[in-house]
Amino acid sequence: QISAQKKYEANWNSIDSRPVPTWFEDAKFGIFIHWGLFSVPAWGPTAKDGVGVYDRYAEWYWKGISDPNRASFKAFTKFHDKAFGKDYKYQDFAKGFTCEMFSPDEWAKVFEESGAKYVVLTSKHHEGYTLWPSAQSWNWNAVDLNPHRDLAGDLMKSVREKGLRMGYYYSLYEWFNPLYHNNVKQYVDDHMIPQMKDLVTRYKPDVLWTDGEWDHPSETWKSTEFLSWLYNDSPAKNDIVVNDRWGKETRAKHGGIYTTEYDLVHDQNSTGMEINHPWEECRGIGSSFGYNRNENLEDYSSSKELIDILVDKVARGGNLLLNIGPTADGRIPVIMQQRLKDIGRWLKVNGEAIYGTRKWTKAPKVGKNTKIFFTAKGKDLYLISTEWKDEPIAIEGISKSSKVSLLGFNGLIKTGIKSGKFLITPPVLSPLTNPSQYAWVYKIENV
Ligand code: FUL
Repeated sequence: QISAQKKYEANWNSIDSRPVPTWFEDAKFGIFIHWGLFSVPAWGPTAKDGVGVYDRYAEWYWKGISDPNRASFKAFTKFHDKAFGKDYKYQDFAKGFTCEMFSPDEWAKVFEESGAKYVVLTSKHHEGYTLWPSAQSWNWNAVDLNPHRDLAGDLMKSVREKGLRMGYYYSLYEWFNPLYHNNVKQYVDDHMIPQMKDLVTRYKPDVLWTDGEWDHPSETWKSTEFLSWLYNDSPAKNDIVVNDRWGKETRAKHGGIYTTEYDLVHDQNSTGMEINHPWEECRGIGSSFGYNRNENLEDYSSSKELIDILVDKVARGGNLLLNIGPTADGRIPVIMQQRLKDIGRWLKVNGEAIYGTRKWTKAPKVGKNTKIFFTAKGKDLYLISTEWKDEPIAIEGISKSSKVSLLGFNGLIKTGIKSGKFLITPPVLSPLTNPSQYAWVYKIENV
């Protein structure tokens, strides 16, 4: 709980002293949604076009067709000219953002069944178009233009009805806003800050996930001033979680949770954060955030791969914010629904080892080829094996005999101590008694 008395000042020392609300670390799994005008062309280069991991983002389409000299962007222009013609402007895509199939209740049901505990929707990506009727968007929004609907507000209602938390992504910078380029101070004062305050006041989000911070230091963005308002005076102050994207110097240093993106860790050479600070990995099910029609099945992670990623992040003390890219007519692609459903089925049996846990501080180091992971909750430990093993599993760091069960399985599990290590003997499973397809969890009680 955040103390009601404490007043936060507009400097990083004070802002960083606010604890991240515990709901976030308990939640572990969230759904990221990238939806906007980029969902209309819905195209980006993929691995087969030979571009790197961070150049496969379909939500970068507008930038891509505007900067044909950048080598990694060439494919965007080539596609655009062929599919829509040289003279077709990005603004014209607004007509195509129809959302006629959008059912926020159906989406919320998909999220609930995935086992996710929170949702983060792009309220405004780098293109500047807002998914809510923002006065600062000068009609460049989903209510004044197609689909003439408050997408951000409508989804928020349905998500909260399901008991999930709702948050928004918000891009500080805007690629093609003239004010941003001519007078960044005025952009921040008259456009960005009032716009963020409107978003927070209107919807009282549980997460404000900023991005696009890298052009300027946090001083230019007035980030600490904004955050002191957010933490002291805003209607979202009790539960709000923010990230570390508040200025070119802030990642993995300042703000709230630290963020990785397709395992990119800023200022660190490892994959996955080993630090003792709440953090979150974001990535798509494919290799783009915005829906990318250019992707094929081989570009998508399997359910098995996604569950392995979730387990790995949680064992390292992180959350997974898994992205989906809905279509311009408002559907969640069926393959994405299928992946989410599989994760949800796994969590139904094994969620006890994920939700509300923390990393086990005494866990043997998690190496690259490890198939065994640990999480901890109170006095109990969870051993998560992402590969079924018939051989006994030996654990260092547990010296007394403890009660062990396999989640979702009723039989007894044989244990013992051998040369100072705790041994678990996997049971013989039949197709009828096997509780999982992807990863198996032993609960080790009262360690
Ligand atoms: C990045 C953005 O540039 C991507 O488009 C995406 O929104 C990702 C989550 O953050 O920095």
